[in-house]
This record gives sequence, structure tokens and C-alpha cells, in this order.
Amino acid sequence: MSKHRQPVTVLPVPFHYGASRPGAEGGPQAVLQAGLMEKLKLLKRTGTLHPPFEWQKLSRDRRSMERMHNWGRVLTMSEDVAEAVHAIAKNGAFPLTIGGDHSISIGTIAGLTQHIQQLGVIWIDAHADMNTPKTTPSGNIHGMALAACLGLGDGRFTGLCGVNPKLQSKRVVLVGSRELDEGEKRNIYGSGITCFTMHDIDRIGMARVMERAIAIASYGSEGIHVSFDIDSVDPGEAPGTGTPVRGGLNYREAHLAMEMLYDCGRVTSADVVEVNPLLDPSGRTARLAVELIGSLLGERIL
Ligand code: HAR
Ligand code: MN
Ligand code: MN
Ligand code: MN
Repeated sequence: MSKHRQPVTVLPVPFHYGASRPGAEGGPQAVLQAGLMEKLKLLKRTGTLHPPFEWQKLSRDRRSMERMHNWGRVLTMSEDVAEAVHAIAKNGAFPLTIGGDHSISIGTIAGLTQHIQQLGVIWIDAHADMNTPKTTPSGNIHGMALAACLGLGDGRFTGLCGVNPKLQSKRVVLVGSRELDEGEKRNIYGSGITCFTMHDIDRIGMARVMERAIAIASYGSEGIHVSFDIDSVDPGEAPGTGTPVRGGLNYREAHLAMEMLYDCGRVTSADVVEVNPLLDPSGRTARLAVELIGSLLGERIL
């Protein structure tokens, strides 16, 4: 089946234990309420909703430490998400995972790499999520998610699903970075992944950045995973997120990135994370998320 026409299966992951504050667990409901399934129907992408997990079991898990807050809950969630995403991909569908904080991508990528060879990843985010327990300034695991997928950090996460590392740095690209911690910068340069900061977008434009990002992520890969953190977008457009950073992608740049990802025909899965409805009662952040998913799946807003 053409990648452009794969049916989409939505996996809601209402989870916030990878972040410092609650709210992101309401992300999936907010995005569904903003019309996600209707959008998929409009685009003729079927749109199956995966049944929710029994998240209650997580609340009793108290395993935590100073440099990896709530690691027990994050690990249990990651195992469940990996299994669900692998099953969705095996069925020939496009897994669309809706977070939740960005730690959920540890599970998504673990599940995908069981099915897709040499997965490429484009991580669109104000942050790099390249900390390890050694470099983290916060202890929050959402800031360590991409590092874990590259084999950096604690073995409980890097070893998830028995493959380590899950990604090869030559097919991993950051887009929109503008808040990097010092130790994290060393991890980025040491790992060899590609990083397009907001400065690069200002300098050469989003179109050229995305052309390069797509070329890098698709080299020798069977598919590209898009991990989209809504905080990549400027807080003026997307205020409902836990760690907003000024100077982000504007409305047109965010849509252009998603449109170019659709046009390349190689995207086989996506995460949309860090929508926090508690911080945006107006719902505009969730509505923007639905719009951007539309562009990623072929809608054109001109
Ligand atoms: N770099 C900081 C840390 O590790 C904050 C990053 C977490 N925020 C996110 N992730 N939303 O993209 O704690
Ligand atoms: Mn992130
Ligand atoms: Mn498989
Ligand atoms: Mn972020």
C-alpha cells in the first residue's frame, strides 16, 4: 500500500509522569475533542481509535529516583506503548500516537523499530530531549527521550524491547531547537545526530531545512517517524504546553514542515506530544495540533 494512503490508527497516551507538572495527560482528550477523528475521516484515512490502556495500574508504581523521576511509571508505559505501536504497524496502519509528555516516544520508537528497518526520525521540538541521568538539570524523563532511543542513558530505557541502540544517529534530525542544556549539547555533538536550530531556520528558511532533514532521515531507511512536540511552535500560537520557549516556529513554518513531510511520501508514523489543556482553556493549542496533523496527512491550507 502506498505510504500516502495507509489507514491511520490513533493511539491516545494520557501520561504526564515524564514531565515536571501534570496536564499533558489531558492532551489526547483535548485533541480528540478538537476534531481529530473527523479530520481523518475528511482525509479518507479511516481513523481507528486504539482502545485505551489500564492506566490506573501506573498510579501505584512508586519507583523513582532523583535523576529519573517516576522511572517505574515511564518504563511500564513505554513497554505498553511499544507493544501497541508494533501491533498497529504490523497491521499495515500508520500509528499516530497522541501524548502525553514526550517520554511516550521512547515506547513509540521501541515499537516501530521492531517492524521498520533503519528507522529515520525527525524530532521537531524547542528542546532536543538529549539529556541522560548524568546531564539532566531536572530529572524529568521527557528531556531524555531521544537520547534513550540512541542508546544514551539508563539501561532500563536504552534496552527496552531488547535492541540497543534503536536508532542510528546518521538518520536522526532535530528541527526547531532553541533551548539546549550544556551537557545536552555535548550529547548532541558526541552522538553525531543532525541539529537544525531556529537560527538555521531563520538563516536558510524552513523549506531548505526540511529538504535536508528529509534527505538525512530517509537515507537507507524503510520509513520516517515524525516526533512532533507542540512546543516547537511559538507560544503565541501554541500556549498550551508545559515548557514554552519564545522564538518558535510560526504558523506557516509549522504547516510547511508538515506539508513537506507528507509530500516526501516516506513518513510511516508520528507522535504529537506535550499538548497541555490545563494551560490553555481556550483549546486553540489542541485545534492547532489537529490542523498540523491534517497537513502531515495531506491536507492543504494554501
Ligand atoms: N532540557 C530540559 C530538561 O531536560 C527541559 C526539556 C523538557 N521539556 C520538553 N521536552 N518539553 O521537549 O529537563
Ligand atoms: Mn520534547
Ligand atoms: Mn513486526
Ligand atoms: Mn519540547
